[in-house]
Amino acid sequence: MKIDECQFDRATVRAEDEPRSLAGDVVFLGRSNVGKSSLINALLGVKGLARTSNTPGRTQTVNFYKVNRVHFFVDLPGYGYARAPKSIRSQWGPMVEGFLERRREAIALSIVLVDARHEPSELDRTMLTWLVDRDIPRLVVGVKADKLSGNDRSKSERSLKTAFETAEGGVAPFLTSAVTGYGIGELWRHVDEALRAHRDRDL
Ligand SMILES: Nc1nc2c(ncn2[C@@H]2O[C@H](COP(=O)(O)OP(=O)(O)O)[C@@H](O)[C@H]2O)c(=O)[nH]1
Ligand SMILES: [Mg+2]
Repeated sequence: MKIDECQFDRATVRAEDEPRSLAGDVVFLGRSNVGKSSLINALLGVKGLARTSNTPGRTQTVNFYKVNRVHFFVDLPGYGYARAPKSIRSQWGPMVEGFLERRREAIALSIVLVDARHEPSELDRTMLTWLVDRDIPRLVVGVKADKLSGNDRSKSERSLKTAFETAEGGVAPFLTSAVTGYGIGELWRHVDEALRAHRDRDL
């Protein structure tokens, strides 16, 4: 997709404040600080559009970016930040699960980010299970690939493939870097394909 226009649309906490879906949405999931906002910026080619942070556990809103007037790229609150206040941690599950329930039909693709340097966590697997159970199209990417050597990249990709092969039932996981742009072209191909499939389904 050629990006003609993208802008921050809104940040929501309550379901009733969410925008109505126009065409397919692309949603970003992963633990706090994994690199969701950075990946959105890298995909859209706009530095600083989605706010990135060194302080994990800050984004507790659902952030909507409007792309080419019809698509929403949605930055969801991150999980697994142990030091976040308990009130925030207990909100996360219902908030994200509720979002996925409500928007199941609107989601063309959900992208689950896992740090390429680490083994996927229990929460990453739970996330995948939620998506599989709701039959939401999904893709796992190993992010921050720039932090690995070529050899470790291959290893990481293999272990992600093993970890998610049964749960995923679709495209095999691959690596990306928001810093170098590694894998961003491949990710765009999958996003485009998912948006096309979503549109065809609605015809
Ligand atoms: N080296 C490297 N750092 C990254 C990459 N993506 C994100 N980061 C850094 O990781 C931290 C968290 O990123 P952010 O996008 O805010 O994560 P979020 O909490 O998932 O939205 C920031 O310091 C980013 O600069 C990447 O691809 N490579
Ligand atoms: Mg963020």
